[in-house]
Amino acid sequence: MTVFDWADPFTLDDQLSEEERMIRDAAHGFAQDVLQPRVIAAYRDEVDAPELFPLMGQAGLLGVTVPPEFGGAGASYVAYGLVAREIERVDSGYRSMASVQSSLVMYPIHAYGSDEQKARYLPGLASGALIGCFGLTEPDAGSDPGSMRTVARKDGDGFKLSGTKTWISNSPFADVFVVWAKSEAHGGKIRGFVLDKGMKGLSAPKIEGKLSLRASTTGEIVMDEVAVGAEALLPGAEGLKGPFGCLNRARYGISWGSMGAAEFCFAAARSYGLERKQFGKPLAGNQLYQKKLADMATEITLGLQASMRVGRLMDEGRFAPEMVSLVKRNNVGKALEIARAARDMHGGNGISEEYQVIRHMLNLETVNTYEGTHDVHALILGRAITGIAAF
Ligand code: TGC
Ligand code: FAD
Repeated sequence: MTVFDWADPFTLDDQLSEEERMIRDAAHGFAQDVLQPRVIAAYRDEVDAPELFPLMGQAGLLGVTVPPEFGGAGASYVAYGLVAREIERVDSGYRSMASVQSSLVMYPIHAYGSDEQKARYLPGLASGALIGCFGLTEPDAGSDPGSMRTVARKDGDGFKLSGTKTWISNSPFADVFVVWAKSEAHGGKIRGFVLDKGMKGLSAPKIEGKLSLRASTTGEIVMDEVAVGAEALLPGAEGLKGPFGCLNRARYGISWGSMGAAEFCFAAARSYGLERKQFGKPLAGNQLYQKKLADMATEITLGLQASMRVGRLMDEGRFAPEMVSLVKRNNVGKALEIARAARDMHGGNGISEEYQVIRHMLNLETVNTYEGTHDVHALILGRAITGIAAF
């Protein structure tokens, strides 16, 4: 009979290929050796950390699914999920930095870009020499990106872009800006453009004062008549399905990443409960404490298995976007509940940065909101279940 492993109840490890295990182990090593030692101070001091990109690139953590000819690892979506899980075990903000680069910048350039765009940007993005950001959200268009105001007007052979994007991860130090705009030359349809840092009229002020995701830098993208050539247009995407195609990948990665944060909180609550004694016995010897641990183990195990299934379907080219909504919504919601419970189970120590659970809890508030809020994903599923759009 198999012995139950509380840290891997359904032996997820057995379901991975040799290559996936190697990538997972490399990501785990990098996250624990490079990210973990800096995260407490980075979060406290809201540190900008562009220098992490080349380090992540060297460790092979950027563009995991992108073919090797463009500098990626050419590995599976399951491998990509495992990387997100290991990075977010340390901090959601660091996972955010990596997943924007991989899913929201490298993916659209690879999937929708011209040969020139691929050759020009992908190797630098894979190595971390270039940092990317993705501008979809606007001050008046968050859950409803179809109402965006950013516009691309015809300008000779090229375009002039005007508009403001907000809440954009990595933008203040980004070199490469993938932005989405309504293009007058294409009947007002949404099109993607790749802009470069330093273009006239392009700026990216930092948003200060976040109380969540403080280890990740967030800013605006302000475009004031930014003139670009025709070569800045992503030729292979038209309409909202362009940005949504990227979001499918990033949301899927988040479903794994949030489980990494939850696993950290679960393991921390378990250790704390075994060590800390009240009323003459370990906290973990109380039924209420054990029920919370059992609930955590259950939700993490089911969540990981669900992401694994969606990842395998992605690798086979057989996934539906609603599957991704289901795992993003479920896993982030459960991770947030787990982090809140772990915070409580640590008592007063739970609010200290040293124990780290409150940082995960606060981060997961952002993760529950970005890439489609918890409720927006319920509505995406509701539409698929009933045939009625209730947005
Ligand atoms: P709707 O009518 O549903 O669709 C418009 C067109 O898009 C297609 N489509 C999809 N294609 C691929 N994948 C998907 N998931 C797709 N969803 C929709 C659809 O087939 C249609 O195509 P066509 O050919 O008919 O034109 O559009 P809607 O305007 O009604 O959308 C509603 C809704 C709620 C689904 C959508 O707007 C939504 O998902 N809102 C949430 C917005 C969001 O997720 N924003 C994320 C911004 S990026 C971000 O947060 C990065 S954080 C990164 C980090 O730091 O980690
Ligand atoms: P709103 O859309 O105004 O929603 C507010 C509330 O209303 C939510 O609870 C929502 O669920 C609810 N709601 C909205 N519509 C409905 C409805 N029809 N029915 C019921 N309830 C509804 N965006 C990018 O493009 N690129 C990035 O890199 C990026 N990074 C981010 C980083 C951080 C730290 C944060 C906080 C956000 C980031 N975002 C990014 C933006 C993010 O995707 C949006 O915040 C998110 O999509 C929600 O939009 P909103 O904030 O405008 O909220």
